[in-house]
Amino acid sequence: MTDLRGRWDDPSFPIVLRSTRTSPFGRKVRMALLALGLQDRVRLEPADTLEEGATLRRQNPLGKMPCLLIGDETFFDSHVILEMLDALSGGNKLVAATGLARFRALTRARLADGVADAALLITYEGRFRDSVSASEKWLDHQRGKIARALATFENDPPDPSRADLVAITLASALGYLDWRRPVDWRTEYPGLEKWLNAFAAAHTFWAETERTQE
Ligand SMILES: N[C@@H](CCC(=O)N[C@@H](CS)C(=O)NCC(=O)O)C(=O)O
Repeated sequence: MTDLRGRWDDPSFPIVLRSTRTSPFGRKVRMALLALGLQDRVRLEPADTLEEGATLRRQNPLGKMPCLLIGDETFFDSHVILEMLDALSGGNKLVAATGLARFRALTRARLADGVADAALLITYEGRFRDSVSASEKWLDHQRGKIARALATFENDPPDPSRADLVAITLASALGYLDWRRPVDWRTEYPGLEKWLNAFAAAHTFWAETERTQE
């Protein structure tokens, strides 16, 4: 931890977040930075996931964003970055440091991330295939994941007043659904719509990280 803190505090190590302002996973990191007051140290640099030979693919061989660069070292994915930001803030801010509460929260955050993952796969199906060859079966398979996960959160939402890992991850996934609209979540899950309104009202970083095209 000491050398991480040391590098974070040392201006000779530039800190760069590779992400567009449209990525739901990048938005998790941008929200967490603001929630923890760490944003001033980090410069946002967009990344192009489709570009052959892009620096992103050297930084993360998977070619995915977000990545956090500290000097010449790269950290990914968004889970790892949020854990790192929590640790830098002394721990126990975004997620309980130990015990059952920690593993429950990590599991619920992965469930919320699964919503964004499935929505992204639906987007990519449209991007990488023409409309004739898109698989309805595959799209339904992904929509089923989104529906089951959202039903779980509708029944048991996180506290919207808390800027914790689960709430940030869920809000980010819902924001992405609003943009890409793979499902009509606002009609199906009115409790979650209220939840997102309450989250947005409680945290200025929600509006501050609103999606913008580069
Ligand atoms: N599990 C990763 C998911 C990251 C992810 O899928 N990012 C998308 C952009 S929102 C991406 O880079 N996609 C490019 C690709 O899959 O090739 C995380 O939590 O950071």
